[in-house]
Amino acid sequence: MAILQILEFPNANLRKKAAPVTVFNERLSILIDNMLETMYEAKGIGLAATQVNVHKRLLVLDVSEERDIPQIFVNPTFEIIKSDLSEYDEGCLSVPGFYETVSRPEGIRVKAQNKAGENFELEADGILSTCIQHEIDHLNGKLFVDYLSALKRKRIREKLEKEQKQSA
Ligand code: GNR
Ligand code: NI
Repeated sequence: MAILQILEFPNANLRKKAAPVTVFNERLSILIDNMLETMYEAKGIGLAATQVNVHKRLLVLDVSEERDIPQIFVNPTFEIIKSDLSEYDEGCLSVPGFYETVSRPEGIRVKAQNKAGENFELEADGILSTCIQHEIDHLNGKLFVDYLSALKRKRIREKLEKEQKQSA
């Protein structure tokens, strides 16, 4: 397995719209394993392929306490089934060090495929719903900072650009 490099805001590749996965093969399976390893190593609860510069509609997550229940969603879509907004303090591995409150619809029904290409559906609320919506946003080129004010987003961008220059 391998740890993949995670793109950081404001990298332009984070704005790409991911394309559907059409081939379910060993290469996809290896990518999924590497994304899971990368997510666990970074102590994230989710990771979208976009964040590792692979522009395919694929995400992994693990919202379990013990960090032992990986979930994989290929070509995920969702519909809102409870539109009341729920607030979470969101963070993002592509926006390291920043946490801000974001409101999203509370309940969703998700349709996706597994790594063999088989369809499945589930209903989600709470942190699972928030995380899936956050990850699907990534696949559409959207980041949680887009829900914040332009001023907050600019402050975050400038701080991260400075850090990125120093570590380069
Ligand atoms: O690790 C993560 N934590 C988190 C917390 C609240 C809402 C969403 C998330 S997802 C994030 C990992 C990440 O950046 N996924 O894209
Ligand atoms: Ni994220």
